[in-house]
Amino acid sequence: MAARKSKVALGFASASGASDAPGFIPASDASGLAAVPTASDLAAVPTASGTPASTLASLRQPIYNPAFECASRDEVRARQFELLIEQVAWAYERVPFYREQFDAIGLRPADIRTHDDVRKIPFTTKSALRDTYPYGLIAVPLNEIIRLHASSGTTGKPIVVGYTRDDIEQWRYCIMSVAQMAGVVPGDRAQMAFGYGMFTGGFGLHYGMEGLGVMMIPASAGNTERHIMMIEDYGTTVLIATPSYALHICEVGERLGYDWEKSQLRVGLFGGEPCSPKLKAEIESRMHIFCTDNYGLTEVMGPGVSGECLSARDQQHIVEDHFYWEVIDPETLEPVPDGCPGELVLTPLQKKGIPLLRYRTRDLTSVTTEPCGCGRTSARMDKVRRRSDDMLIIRGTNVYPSQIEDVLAGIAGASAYYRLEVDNATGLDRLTLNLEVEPAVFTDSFTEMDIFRRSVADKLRAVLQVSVVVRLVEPGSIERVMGKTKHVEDRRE
Ligand code: DLL
Repeated sequence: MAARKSKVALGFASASGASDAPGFIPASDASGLAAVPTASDLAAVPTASGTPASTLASLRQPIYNPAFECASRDEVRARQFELLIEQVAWAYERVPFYREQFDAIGLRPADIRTHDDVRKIPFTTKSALRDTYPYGLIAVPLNEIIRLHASSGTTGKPIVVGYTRDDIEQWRYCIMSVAQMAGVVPGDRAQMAFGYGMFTGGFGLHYGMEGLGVMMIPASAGNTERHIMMIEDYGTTVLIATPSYALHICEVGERLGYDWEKSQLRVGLFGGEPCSPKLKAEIESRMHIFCTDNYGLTEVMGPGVSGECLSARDQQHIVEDHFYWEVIDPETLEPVPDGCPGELVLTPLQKKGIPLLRYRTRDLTSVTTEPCGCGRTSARMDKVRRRSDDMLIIRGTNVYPSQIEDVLAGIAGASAYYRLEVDNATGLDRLTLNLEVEPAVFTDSFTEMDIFRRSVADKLRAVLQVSVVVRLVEPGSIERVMGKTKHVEDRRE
């Protein structure tokens, strides 16, 4: 039975009347869905994994911009197309990189007349941003850029993006939309555990949440014990973090004897890295919160591209008035049918500072346009668990870290913490898994540990078709990070 928290109701009445944010659907709305929940309804949502979808779906969520988020698919596609046409012209007229690309293939913005024509536009890849570092793709005079963010590339120069005043406003809108998908409502108290810096997570989410009328607690990354104190003292209801850092906060709290069930935390607004079902289940059952995922990337904006609603768990609604999405086969570059897996390609529709066209995210997902129980009609993408560029080729076999996570999820006693090492010191590729075991199964008995180790290795081999050297490590020994967890170290020469 899922655990229920009994939490103090937040200081606002019902979502239907308490906010002047556009788009709260009145409870009397006759669309056949249940009434908009009050704060105490939301507080009573069972939070542990395994919550029946019907329970969640019965709660009507406030929707930030129902005129668009609940429009018919035809209306959505038509509006997207209008915006796309403007964006193509903007990029062509303002950015030499795009003008040259179009001219080289004899393409004019006016040639894009239908959704199918969009495929004529060349893709943009990360190298376009790298090659024009730092300002080469900026489409406005530099004095109209009021903010810079950057993503820390593992090698070389970072990717730098600039935002106009209007881009920042649009970003706020996107965050407000995804926050409401996650059941965040005005009057919530949200604690930021992303750093405030060049990374888009901190500032991006901060301003959007403030725009929604949420009390922002800008704790920033790090100082985990202080986070726990603030959650308790300030009555934090929403935690914003990477899921791996959230689990770390949870563990530190447990070590300090903190009773998470008594906290007022209700929602985890997590993102920035893949969240495996196991990680999500751990956090939900141990922190007694409702984990939601939101997705985004620096190049196209930052967080705010898509967010998880309370109905379609493990899928995220794309903010479609801001992002034109396509899913392509990363090998053939042809579109895949609706609902089939492929690489997500995004075109920001309103961002004027850097108007990227058909940006190849490298993130693998699938997108469906089936109606959702939350009332939104916007397309939903599956959780991103893999990137086309994080595939490891081990002795000719393709291996994704997410496959390993899925195997570990089915092994009682295997924790969510692991690290993969790849080397070829002996001439052949060798994949080593350092796996932290749960305290409950960690013992001094060599024999017992070895039996467990071998069973993990056998299960991995059966699924991956490559042998994996498994090393069991003590609970707590794999480094905890405050930002994104790096699971793989590839030391091959
Ligand atoms: O991580 C933006 C962000 C910040 C999103 C905070 C959500 C919350 P980058 O640092 O540029 O931007 O990294 C983008 O991270 O292409 C994905 O591979 C991965 N990623 C981001 N969010 C998710 C997610 C931010 N929810 C890259 N699930 C993306 C899986 C994610 N992967």
